[in-house]
Amino acid sequence: MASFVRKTFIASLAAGMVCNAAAISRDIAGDDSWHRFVRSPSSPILKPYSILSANTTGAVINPSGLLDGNGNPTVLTRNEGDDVPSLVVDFGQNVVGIVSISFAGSTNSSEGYPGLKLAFSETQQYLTNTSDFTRSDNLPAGSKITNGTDQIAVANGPYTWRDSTGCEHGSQVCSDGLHGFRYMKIWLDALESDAPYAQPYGSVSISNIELEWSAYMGTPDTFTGWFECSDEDLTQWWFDGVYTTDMDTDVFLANETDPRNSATPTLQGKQVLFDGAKRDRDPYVGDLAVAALTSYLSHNFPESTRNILADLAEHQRADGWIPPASINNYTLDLYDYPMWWVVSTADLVMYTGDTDFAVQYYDVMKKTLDVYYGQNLTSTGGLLDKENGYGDYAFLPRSGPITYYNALYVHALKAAAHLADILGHDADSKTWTSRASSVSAKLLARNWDPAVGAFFDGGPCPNEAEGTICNVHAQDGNGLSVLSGAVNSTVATSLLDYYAKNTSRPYGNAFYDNDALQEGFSERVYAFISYFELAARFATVGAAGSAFDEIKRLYGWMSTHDPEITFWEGIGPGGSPYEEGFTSMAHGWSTGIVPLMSNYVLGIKPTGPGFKTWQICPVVDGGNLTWARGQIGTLQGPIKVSWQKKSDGAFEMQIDAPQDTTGVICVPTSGSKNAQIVVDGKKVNSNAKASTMGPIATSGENFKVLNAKGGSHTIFVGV
Ligand SMILES: *[C@@H]1O[C@H](CO)[C@@H](O)[C@H](O)[C@H]1NC(C)=O
Ligand SMILES: *[C@@H]1O[C@H](CO)[C@@H](O)[C@H](O)[C@H]1NC(C)=O
Ligand SMILES: *[C@@H]1O[C@H](CO)[C@@H](O)[C@H](O)[C@H]1NC(C)=O
Ligand SMILES: *[C@@H]1O[C@H](CO)[C@@H](O)[C@H](O)[C@H]1NC(C)=O
Ligand SMILES: *[C@@H]1O[C@H](CO)[C@@H](O)[C@H](O)[C@H]1NC(C)=O
Ligand SMILES: *[C@@H]1O[C@H](CO)[C@@H](O)[C@H](O)[C@H]1NC(C)=O
Ligand SMILES: *[C@@H]1O[C@H](CO)[C@@H](O)[C@H](O)[C@H]1NC(C)=O
Ligand SMILES: *[C@@H]1O[C@H](CO)[C@@H](O)[C@H](O)[C@H]1NC(C)=O
Ligand SMILES: *[C@@H]1O[C@H](CO)[C@@H](O)[C@H](O)[C@H]1NC(C)=O
Ligand SMILES: CC(=O)N[C@H]1CO[C@H](CO)[C@@H](O)[C@@H]1O
Repeated sequence: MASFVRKTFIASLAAGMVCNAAAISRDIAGDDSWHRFVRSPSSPILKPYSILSANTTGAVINPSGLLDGNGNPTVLTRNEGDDVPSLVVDFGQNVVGIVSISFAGSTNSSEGYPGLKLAFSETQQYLTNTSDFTRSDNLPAGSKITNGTDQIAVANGPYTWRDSTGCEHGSQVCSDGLHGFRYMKIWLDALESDAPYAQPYGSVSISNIELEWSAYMGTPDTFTGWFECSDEDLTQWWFDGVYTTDMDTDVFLANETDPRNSATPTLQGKQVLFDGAKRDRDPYVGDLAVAALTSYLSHNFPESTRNILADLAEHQRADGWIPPASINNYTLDLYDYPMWWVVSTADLVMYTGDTDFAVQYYDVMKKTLDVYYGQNLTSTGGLLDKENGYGDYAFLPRSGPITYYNALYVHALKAAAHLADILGHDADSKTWTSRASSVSAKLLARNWDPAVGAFFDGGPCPNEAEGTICNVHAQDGNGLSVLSGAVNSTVATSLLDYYAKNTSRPYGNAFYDNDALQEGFSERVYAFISYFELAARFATVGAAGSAFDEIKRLYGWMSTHDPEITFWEGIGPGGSPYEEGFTSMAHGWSTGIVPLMSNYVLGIKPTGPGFKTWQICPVVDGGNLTWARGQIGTLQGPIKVSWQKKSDGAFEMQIDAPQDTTGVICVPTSGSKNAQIVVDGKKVNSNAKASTMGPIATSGENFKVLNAKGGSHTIFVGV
């Protein structure tokens, strides 16, 4: 981390030097213009936003009564032979929590109370007579309590019903409980099996509908970091990413999480970061590689991540493997997720300064890297080699010395080596660093495809012999090979060019370039794995333009398609939700826009635990941005950056970092050798050669790199 700084050092800045105040036209202190982009509800009790549709054949009176909750009730009436009265409530955006319905009363028309049925959906496309997802439908056959709808037997007196998990009578009149949804369909009907308690006829008066927000309330006062730039779409998507992750940040409760044997006493009642709001609602460690960054960069709320990392570490298997999540009682066989545990643990330390955590679980990390993966390395001459049987983030049908697993191993080894340095484990740091370069070299030697200039996926095609290499190239391994520094910038440029040309879709870059592994793969996009490719683009000289272009397609698509605002688990052919109604449309792993803007466009990254040391290396070229500003919250206080391009081509940047910290500032020179640089009113040696930072150094711009201390600094680059 420090090596490139020493080589390119050209000037030091002293803390507290007098600023050239006249040069600062955009004051970043105390600015709240970003508040208007925040998506969080302002109160934990939400009301419907609109009535999307109502059956007005006479059976539904005053549907808009539901919107204010104070006026006349909404009345649904159905007599024998009548059509089913129904209406659809729209909460205006994806939400998560427990619905309550207040009834003014009901009238029986036969023996028993009139029944209501409810179906929930995140999208209109999958809004039908059954919910797009219910926990109950995913329980083992014998323990199901509903078949995709929530039932109510509406009693005669005024009262409020709450959508708790369970049944009103034994195994009859059951409701599923918590839902993640935008739309709710309500209709007067009853299951035959709910007789006599609920009947399909009668009249029901609804006086109010509310949602008790269940997740993190990300109101403006909770933000320790924020981002704003001259492109309002990018700004809005940053806040949309935060909202998506907020929806997934919640307390782990057995009756609200993935029903597939995920309920665990060691997480019960604790804050966690779920993978999705609707489903699976289980905290997966791979997802944290992106979602936790969003959480640190917005609200600096590490508790939800730390609880998961600790719990999974406590469940490490004897051979060093770490479970990906509590699902199946901690036995779901994923091959890559223990490496994401290592990466996410390093991120926790770097972003939040929690070195105690790293001390406590250092042996867990070492055992995973050295025993679980270490044993795997020996078989095929020094590369990780997965057999079928283990899955990964997308359960891909691939085996052999796959590029992704090896590039990720390099990434994890380097993150671990940095932690080992910090904690004084010098021998481990050396071992892991040298293993990372050996794996990198072997990966290039075995899996590089010179015909296209990118890495092969690395395994055989389906039904082909072990040891053969299928003619298919994947986003995961290619992106991570760059981000991990496994390849140099020439190789990086080549593979990123191939990938941009070959996989571009209107809704992002596909995660495979063809369908040789499985039908449809070349049309599927994961914002999750795209994040690492996008970060690789920002980190490679000349590739930032292709990052902005990809971001516009990927986030532009999701933000303009139902349910809008929240980011999806996966995108399939034609830009559809990739697993139809089952797809989670609010998945924290798809919020890479947040770290991309904060870490690359503002350019702020930790280089030591808790930002005690930092770098500020903004990517200012390649897109259409004329200014960007924002901050990241740290233990020592906020680090603020504001930069802007002047109409005459000059560039200005103001930086504010806590006094007791140090870092490096990359001054963007756009490749110009004669750029006039003025720092805190003093001219910087303009004859010094502009340094070009390699891919590992987090930014692909042309920079002069300055050592700096905390305090306020202004930087001016003239033409
Ligand atoms: C009302 O419900 C009936 C029966 O389900 C259906 O045929 C009719 O199209 C609905 N009308 C509206 C306006 O939704
Ligand atoms: C409606 O049916 C319920 C359930 O059978 C019963 O308890 C209630 O007394 C009935 N109400 C009237 C007004 O008959
Ligand atoms: C949905 O329910 C309504 C009313 O019961 C019925 O008319 C319609 O056929 C149902 N649609 C589907 C797709 O089951
Ligand atoms: C769900 O539907 C199936 C098939 O119609 C039925 O056998 C089962 O009893 C239903 N289960 C519940 C909990 O309603
Ligand atoms: C789940 O159980 C908790 C108590 O452990 C309760 O507070 C919560 O309301 C329940 N959630 C649902 C959806 O029933
Ligand atoms: C989960 O696994 C542990 C350890 O193998 C075992 O003790 C426990 O009974 C299991 N729990 C369930 C719910 O299967
Ligand atoms: C590597 O580990 C995976 C998962 O444990 C296993 O399936 C595979 O057989 C191992 N490969 C070798 C070559 O040991
Ligand atoms: C980059 O790496 C490739 C592959 O190992 C090598 O052929 C090339 O010489 C390297 N280029 C530079 C500039 O180091
Ligand atoms: C930048 O602006 C140009 C001209 O308006 C436009 O064609 C291009 O798509 C924009 N690029 C991005 C990444 O927004
Ligand atoms: C869209 C496109 O260019 N697809 C090609 C990408 O590269 C692979 C491998 O060379 C081809 O199979 C695809 O046709």
